[in-house]
Amino acid sequence: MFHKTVKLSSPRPELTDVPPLGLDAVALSEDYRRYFNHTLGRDEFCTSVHYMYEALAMVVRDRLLERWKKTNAAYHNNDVKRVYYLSLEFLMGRALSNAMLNLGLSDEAEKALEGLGLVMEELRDGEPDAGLGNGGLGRLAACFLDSCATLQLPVVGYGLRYEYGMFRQLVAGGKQVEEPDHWLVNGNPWELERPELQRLVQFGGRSEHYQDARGVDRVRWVDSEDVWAIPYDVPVPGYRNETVNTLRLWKSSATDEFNLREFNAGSYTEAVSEKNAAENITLVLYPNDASENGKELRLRQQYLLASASLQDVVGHWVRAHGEDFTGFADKNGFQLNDTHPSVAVAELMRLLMDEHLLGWDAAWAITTRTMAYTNHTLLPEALERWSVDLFRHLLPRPLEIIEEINRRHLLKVAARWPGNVEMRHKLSIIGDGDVRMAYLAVVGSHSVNGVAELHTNLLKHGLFGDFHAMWPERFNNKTNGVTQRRWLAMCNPALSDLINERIGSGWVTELSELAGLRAYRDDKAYLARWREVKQLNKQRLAKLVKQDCGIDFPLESLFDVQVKRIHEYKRQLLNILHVIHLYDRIKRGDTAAWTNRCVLIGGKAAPGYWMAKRIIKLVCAVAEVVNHDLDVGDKLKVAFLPNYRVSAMEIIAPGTDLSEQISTAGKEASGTGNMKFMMNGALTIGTLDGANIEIREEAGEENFFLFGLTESEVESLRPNYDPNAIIAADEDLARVVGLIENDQFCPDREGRFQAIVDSVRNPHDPWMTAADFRSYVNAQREAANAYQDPVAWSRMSLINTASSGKFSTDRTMHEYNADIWKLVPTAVGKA
Ligand code: 26W
Repeated sequence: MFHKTVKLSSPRPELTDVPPLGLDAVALSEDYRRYFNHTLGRDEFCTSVHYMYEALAMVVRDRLLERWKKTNAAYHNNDVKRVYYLSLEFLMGRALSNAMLNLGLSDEAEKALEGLGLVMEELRDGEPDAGLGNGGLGRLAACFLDSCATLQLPVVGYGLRYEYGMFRQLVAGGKQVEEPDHWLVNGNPWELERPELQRLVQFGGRSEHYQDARGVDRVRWVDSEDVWAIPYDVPVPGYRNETVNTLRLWKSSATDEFNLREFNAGSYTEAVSEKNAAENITLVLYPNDASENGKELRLRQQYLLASASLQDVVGHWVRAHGEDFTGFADKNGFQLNDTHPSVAVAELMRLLMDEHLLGWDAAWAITTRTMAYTNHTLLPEALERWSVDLFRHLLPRPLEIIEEINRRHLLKVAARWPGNVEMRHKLSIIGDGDVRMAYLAVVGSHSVNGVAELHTNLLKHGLFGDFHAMWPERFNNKTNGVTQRRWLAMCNPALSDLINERIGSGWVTELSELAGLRAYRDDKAYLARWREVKQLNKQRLAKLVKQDCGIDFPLESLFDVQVKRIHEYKRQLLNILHVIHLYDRIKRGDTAAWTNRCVLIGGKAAPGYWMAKRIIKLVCAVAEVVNHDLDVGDKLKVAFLPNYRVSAMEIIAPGTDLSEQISTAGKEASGTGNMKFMMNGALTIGTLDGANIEIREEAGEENFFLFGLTESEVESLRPNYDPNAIIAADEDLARVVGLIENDQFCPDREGRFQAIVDSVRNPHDPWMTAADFRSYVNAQREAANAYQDPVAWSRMSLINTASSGKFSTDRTMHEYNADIWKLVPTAVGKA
């Protein structure tokens, strides 16, 4: 990749001085036809939704580009401080509707399409999800970007441009099958390749100590195999404010030098396959949620992201300020999305010392002043550790720096706890042959935050307790949120209109204004319309379920939904135990005052997570039996929705009555699906875990179905936990367990679900499913009874929406900015 430049005076406004593009239907329609006919070269016989979507995407993209340039100019001219959000995942979903909403041209575009005989709904479905993330952490990053653009904060996302995003999940024969998600095959109108900004990233080789011409001791990284990182920029529009921020995604690419040795030896094919190795780095997203697998390629991904992004930022600085780094920390900040990019701590040290000749203390001051770390999980199996051997082999120079960071860190530990050798072992960044990435992130940052109140407290007094003792001022909470633009305004237009009618649309940028809805909680006519909207959205959801599962969901039933990654701690199993209990009641004829219910479960299992896959099988097996039993009828329906993803949630959340947030207390850091459901008027049945606690606080306990042990009850019960005694003492639970054990749901496959039963019966069951069964069933009964009173239910539904103001990422970003980033919101002037 080679980019020649021409000798011309610069800047040259005559090249870029063009009149602004129209946002009206006429202008949109004209541009649409030009793209469809001239750029894409299609004719009147073309029926492919893809090209129709693409033409519209290009029309919208042009409008974004104008504002994008102006935003960059405004940031540049004001010499603003910027924050870089480093994340291995950005789960963006679809861009088209979001861009149209934020630009304020949805209605005009719809009009334009109508005039061309096209239907917006159909075009929308032509866009593949950008599934560059696993779940909560990746989607949170996407919501953060939306809010930062809307708040006009100069925040840049840095991530990887995976060729293959999160796998597509099929369900075949009642089990999960993974298919590759080649989301870029038809091109991507939302990215702008910037090959002129490529960066070189080193791997392997060794670190060499030498004296420079002035006799100063220095270090260089030599004999490395280098890889290009090429940036692709994705526009991130703010809500009707002319701001368009940037998400910069790196793609790896081979260098010519990469192949030189093999070419010289005459081995052409070996050379080409080496080239593949370089390009493989950003080929595929690791589909593991909450368990790390220590693969070398994953460490390569992490380092490529950290190194390319930091070089980009440091390079930008040097172009403007030369080698004077005094002001660097005042103008730049880095937020580490979990430990995945935390090798950035060592990489910034390396760039400052080896490439820009700063001394250790100056480099360390800059590093710790600019780095901030967000933790997203307490699960020990998710804590990243990289073997020192692998590190040395792949990243010899960064490892050397980490060793020195650790040496100096342990001196401080020794000073804080004199004579305490054990403490030094415990708090060492390197231990048991591993680099502990979370400790590197804590030591190298000035801010460490959790993502909900409970989670942050558990960090301070559990996982990072000793670090908290050393540096209490470093720790802070930032409760998660979601963007109401996508998760209410865009995905639920009917409810949005109903809300706007009474309180206006200010909530779109100030979610706390939803509180104004409370005034209508006893307005019977308004509540009736609230119910009508819910019915409409349930119809859309039922259509999706019919399409993807082939199951009919009667609209009068209670829609009870749990969608999220499949994990034991999230306890989809508890949900299905309750379903089996309901089935058992129906079979026993215990159906007085029954509430019909449709249970929907969806989510992906990590491909190597056997138990999660077994749980999917159980859900499918139970669904098969329940849905075909003539005694059941409409009383109970069960479906497993395949391929849960962002665009599916946009239909699911509006159509849900009851949101399942049933993790073992202390295990779900925050949750964000819980917030999307609440915003859309679902009631929550949940434990006191993560952000559920704050959701209940906001909604009021009478508008939340609470059950289960608290975090401290879980921990005190643990040593004496006796699930078999609990099962024996609870007839309902005993019957449920018995049905599974007796192969009721797998008559053709004896013992298929024995491992699941064993896990529930195990006194060491970390998730303590049996302990919460009784209170869960009781809370479910309460919910079912409450649903029988439509007025009371819709009143609670309205109160939930009205109370969701806290859970906007606008609020979350405001807090990050006030406490950690200190950026100045910068408006982009209208042309
Ligand atoms: C290294 C493998 C790996 C991959 C992903 C380990 C850990 C993760 C993430 C921590 C998983 C994740 O997405 N965590 C979720 O983050 C959300 C946003 O803060 C929270 O709302 C969820 O509770 C948390 O599980």
